[in-house]
Amino acid sequence: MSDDEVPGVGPYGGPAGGWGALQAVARALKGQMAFANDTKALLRMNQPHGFDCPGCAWPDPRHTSSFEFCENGAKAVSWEATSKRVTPEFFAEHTVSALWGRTDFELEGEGRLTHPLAYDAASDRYVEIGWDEALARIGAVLQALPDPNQAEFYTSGRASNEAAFLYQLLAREYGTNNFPDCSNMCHEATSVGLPVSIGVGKGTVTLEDFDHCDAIFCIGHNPGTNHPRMLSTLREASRRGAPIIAFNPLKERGLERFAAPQDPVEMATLSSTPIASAYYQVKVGGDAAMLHGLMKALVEADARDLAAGGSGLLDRAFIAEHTVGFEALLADLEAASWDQIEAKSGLGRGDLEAAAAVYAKAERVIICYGMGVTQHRHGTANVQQIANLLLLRGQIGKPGAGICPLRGHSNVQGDRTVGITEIPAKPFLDRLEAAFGFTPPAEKGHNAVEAIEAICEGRSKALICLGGNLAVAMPDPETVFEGMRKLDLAVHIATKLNRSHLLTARQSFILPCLGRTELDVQAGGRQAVTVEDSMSMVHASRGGLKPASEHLRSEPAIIAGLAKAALPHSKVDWDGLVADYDRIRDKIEQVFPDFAPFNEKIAKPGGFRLYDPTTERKWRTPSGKAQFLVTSALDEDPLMSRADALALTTIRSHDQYNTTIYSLNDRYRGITGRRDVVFVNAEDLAARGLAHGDRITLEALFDDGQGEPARTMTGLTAVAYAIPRGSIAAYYPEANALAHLAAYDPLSGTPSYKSIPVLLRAQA
Ligand SMILES: Nc1nc2c(c(=O)[nH]1)N[C@H]1C(S)=C(S)[C@@H](COP(=O)(O)OP(=O)(O)OC[C@H]3O[C@@H](n4cnc5c(=O)[nH]c(N)nc54)[C@H](O)[C@@H]3O)O[C@H]1N2
Ligand SMILES: Nc1nc2c(c(=O)[nH]1)N[C@H]1C(S)=C(S)[C@@H](COP(=O)(O)OP(=O)(O)OC[C@H]3O[C@@H](n4cnc5c(=O)[nH]c(N)nc54)[C@H](O)[C@@H]3O)O[C@H]1N2
Ligand SMILES: [Mo]
Repeated sequence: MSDDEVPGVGPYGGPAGGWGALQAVARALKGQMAFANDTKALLRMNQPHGFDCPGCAWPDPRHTSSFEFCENGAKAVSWEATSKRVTPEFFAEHTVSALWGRTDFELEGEGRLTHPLAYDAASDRYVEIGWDEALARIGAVLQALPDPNQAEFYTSGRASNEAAFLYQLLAREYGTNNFPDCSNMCHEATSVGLPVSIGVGKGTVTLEDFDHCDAIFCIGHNPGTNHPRMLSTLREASRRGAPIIAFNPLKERGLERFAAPQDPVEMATLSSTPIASAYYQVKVGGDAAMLHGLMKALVEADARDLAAGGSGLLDRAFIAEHTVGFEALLADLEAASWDQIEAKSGLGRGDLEAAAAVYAKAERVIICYGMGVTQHRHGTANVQQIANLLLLRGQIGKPGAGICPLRGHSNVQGDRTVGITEIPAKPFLDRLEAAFGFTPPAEKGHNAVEAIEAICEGRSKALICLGGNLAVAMPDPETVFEGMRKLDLAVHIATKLNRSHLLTARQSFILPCLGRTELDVQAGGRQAVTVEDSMSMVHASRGGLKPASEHLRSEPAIIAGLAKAALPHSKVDWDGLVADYDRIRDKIEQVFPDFAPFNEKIAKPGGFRLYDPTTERKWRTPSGKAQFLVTSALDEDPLMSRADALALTTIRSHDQYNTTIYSLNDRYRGITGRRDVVFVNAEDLAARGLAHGDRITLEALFDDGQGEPARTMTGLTAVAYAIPRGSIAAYYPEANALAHLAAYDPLSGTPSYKSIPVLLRAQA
């Protein structure tokens, strides 16, 4: 079939950005907002005294200057500032069972939650409940649990530093370190992998470094959709001639070319700026092999250079002074054969040598990466291989160079910084005790996978969610759904209705909260919160819109309410803290001295950067040096080597924010009005007697030795696409039906969402 004959599938010829982006914004605003609201809201986004964009975590220098256009930022704002409401009347009209039949897109599309709600099993409906009664009932269940470790405290990364700090305080005073977190599904491989490599679990670059770098490598991230403001940065780098090298199984338009909506010439002439100077379509799950190839090529070229009397391509002085493990890395690279590297990465030796030559030639290099690197069984090892590559030429701890993980939610990094972690460090616990006068628990708590396992096995009885849509975000929804329905207590602090809320427990509550765009007034007056972006910049965010309903409370106020209800003898002055968030920040700085003087520093437009020891080439690792770390794990999953298996990766469309679906379109990939597609190499289809547009079924492979029933997804349409043979892609979250809860990176607990072994066949 040609594209014309497959409904909703066609080529997209334009650049990223451009007029298409402006039209998309106009549509998003029209669908969601009253006009007066939208312009006001958009103009306050990322302004010195405005709110932080609730979209991505890419920094914005323009917190100090003018508005920067971003299509997906506009969608995120309009989705939150929508004029649609989901009221108690709505819930009176629809049973939970009836709502369950709706799509996730339809559920959130109903608009903002307006009242606290409690589930009434007799009528199978959510009904309005007063705040005091809701909090008292939740507190009673929590007080009655025989062991605090039977409660799980989930955080989604939109929560502010202030909300997250109070939340960990509540859970720890209650007595548990069970902090499943969206970061566990996202950049945990970074948080776990980088401290061992370089002594910090975050990125080491600032936005300014992009102005000084000589080359940028982009591995497994899709900036045109997920970090759109990054396109301006990449565009500037491209314009001044810095090579940009992309490694991605899919040709993502935002990495190919971009028309900046702020550039009158590009807009008027329909021209655009090329982004990637070279684009390598690595196989899904082939990054460890690809990185081995780059390093092997570099080391070989170094040897040739030395033999020819040159001074070599590696930074030997840096390696000698600052690192350990170099010899072991060389041995590891020696052991990996080119045949192996080519077969696993899907890239030719010549291509890898060419990319390595660009890397070697550049004085200062930044490597960026996203979920394409982390969401694998060897996600942590992948991240550490990126660090190895940088360390070989001393590319960490100098201006214009470093590692740049593209973080997920707008404050996921900040939430971790202020204590959302299941593995708390001793010095942190000591300072928490000194600041509040109770002894926090020290034993390891649950991450996301462990929390779900505990819930499914009935070991955990209560789940509190600070935002998010945990059940839909996790692998294997059927298992997760069944587990969550067995809970004694489910509490969701949320802005919009989603499927997780419909998994009702013995007692279920929805507590509606203010969004980041909205005015937050407490006893002490108007409040600001703070967030930390991907580059460790912390700054204030002040909402200005009228709240969606007078019954909403701020996240800090709700958490304080829960704490007072669950902990009648609390040592914390919850009301005092919530009356004036400056007081929360004073406590944050007491527990995390890097913030001091917190309130003073955020008064400055643009905020401040948290200390990063790598900028001074200080390495907080076990050896006190940066560590080269080897991995033998070139193979993502042994099942992948079955001749008929394909590696399925799950990706975000251009019109979604995680489990929130804004529309069924994915403009840059040429998909309109549908999400039930699978991107497949035409030869892989032909090899199965299939063609573009055919209806197909995917069957997941998983070997747990128990011969379980296969997980399948059917009713899908094959789209012939430029993707390497052996790799296929489908949309998240739908494709989670194929992911297995036990398939994750053992080091970080990150599910291998981006390499699920599957079989593909015609639909019966
Ligand atoms: N508009 C919008 N913005 C967002 C989000 C959103 O959903 N919508 N989500 C936020 C969150 S929480 C996160 S974590 C980030 C996610 O941001 P990204 O990391 O960009 O997200 P993904 O779409 O999951 O996939 C990234 C890219 O990895 C590629 N890829 C897939 N498998 C592989 C592989 O095996 N190797 C390599 N090298 N590449 C691979 C895919 O083709 C895709 O281009 O964005 C944040 N920002
Ligand atoms: N197959 C597959 N699965 C994945 C991924 C993948 O790439 N592939 N990516 C993973 C990643 S990176 C992540 S981060 C997770 C995302 O997992 P989550 O963070 O749990 O999911 P979201 O979809 O971001 O949560 C959306 C909900 O958050 C609530 N919300 C929105 N704004 C606010 C707010 O300001 N306050 C509060 N309290 N609630 C709010 C709304 O009710 C909305 O319905 O999914 C993971 N799952
Ligand atoms: Mo994420």
